[in-house]
Amino acid sequence: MRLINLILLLVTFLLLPGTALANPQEQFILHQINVGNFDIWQHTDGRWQDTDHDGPVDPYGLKNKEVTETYTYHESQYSRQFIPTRVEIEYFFTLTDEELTQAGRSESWSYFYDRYLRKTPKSYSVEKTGEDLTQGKVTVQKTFDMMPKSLNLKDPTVRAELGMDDQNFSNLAQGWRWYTPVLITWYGVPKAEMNLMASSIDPGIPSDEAEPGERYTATVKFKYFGNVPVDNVPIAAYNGEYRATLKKSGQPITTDNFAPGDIKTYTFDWTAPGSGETVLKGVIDTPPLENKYQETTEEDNIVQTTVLVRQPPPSPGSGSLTSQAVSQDGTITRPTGTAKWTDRVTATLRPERPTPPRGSLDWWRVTNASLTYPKKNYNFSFGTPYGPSGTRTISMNASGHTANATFEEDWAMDGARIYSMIERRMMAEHPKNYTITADYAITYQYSYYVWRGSGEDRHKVKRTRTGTNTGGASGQLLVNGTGVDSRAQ
Ligand SMILES: [Ca+2]
Ligand SMILES: [Ca+2]
Repeated sequence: MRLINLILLLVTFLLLPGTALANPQEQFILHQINVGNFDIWQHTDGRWQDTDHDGPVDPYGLKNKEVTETYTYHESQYSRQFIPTRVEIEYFFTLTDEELTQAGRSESWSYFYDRYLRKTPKSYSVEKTGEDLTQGKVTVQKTFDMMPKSLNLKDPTVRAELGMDDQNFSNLAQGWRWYTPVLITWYGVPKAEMNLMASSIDPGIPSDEAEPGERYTATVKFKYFGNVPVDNVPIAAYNGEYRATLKKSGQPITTDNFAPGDIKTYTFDWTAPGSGETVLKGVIDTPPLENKYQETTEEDNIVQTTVLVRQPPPSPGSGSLTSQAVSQDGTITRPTGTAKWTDRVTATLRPERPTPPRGSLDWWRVTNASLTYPKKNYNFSFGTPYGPSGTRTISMNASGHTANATFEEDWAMDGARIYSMIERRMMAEHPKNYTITADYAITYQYSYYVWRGSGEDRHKVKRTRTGTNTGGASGQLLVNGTGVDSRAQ
């Protein structure tokens, strides 16, 4: 045993300088101790048991017994702090009491040594046969001869010490145990503590709401916590679906360098949509940008704010615009003037009957009409249902005195009460009215009489003329919830 210790010591000394040079930041992480044991049993009829269930029986005196085991690096407090770079295996080892405690054992070193290391089988050796450092796994093969007779499992004293029941072994002729302890030592490098953060965004509007179509200058701040400078960090700002031009001191910029502790300020110009709301975002080093640096967290790399656009007063309409919704699958008809998210909504326009400049109206019909309704916010999702941003316009089918169009209510689920994990607030709390508008053109024909001739010849002549009118109508659509529980975002 002394010779083996000496050889091990030499091998360790020979290895150390090389491995230390290979990775200068590498350091000891932790010791793990596996106190394995191997028991053998012989029945009174002379048969030996196959203790480890590998096929052949395990008799006393068998040489070169091989046992394979896998150990895992699982200590979570260490795995957060270190990345394993190396794992070493020892099978005769010496630890101080303190090191033994840190390895999770409660006994003293002398007790541990007497109890386990002095009870190893003959020719005991352990060899590392495989490792997967990214998974924190190491596989070893233990080799030993099943002798000498040191720990007798038939001895009542030994059995009492091991907590074995006498009754269980009465039909067994002999039983022996050896301990096969392994010290697993993990080395690694500390994980780099660094974090980039989008810390604040100010839309730059003078009041609570933005004016429709108005241009503003927003301010966004990015911070860096870390030990070493980072270069060419991707940064950007977005107005809804549009990437804005980020500027530093008036110059466009898409990446920047940060020193530890830096807080940097940027600006970008953005234009408010015609109605609804928009989401302004500042993004640093995370999708949709390139994720160049792995950080302690990526969850703080986007900062965003919702800007409401002042609602223009509804234009006084001539005629009516009503809406009727049915559920997506067509089975439920909603009360007139209401809709739920994913419903199909049919809007019907009924322009006012035109008043001809003179005479009487012969006929009139709608020739052209278009419908305008809220446009889904680019950032809308089931989990974070931002309000609409701007509007969409579609043409209507004109027929006689009416026109209609069908569209999907895809922009709101007000009343569904969604707690957004992104905004960390309740959204879509209450049902809400949205204005939909229609513009139309109508053609009409009218007739009137004029007097012609003079005296006896004076007579009425009918004149027929056509005219066109344009106008608009608006109506309210109350959104009160969602027609489905969830859907692909
Ligand atoms: Ca990152
Ligand atoms: Ca981060």
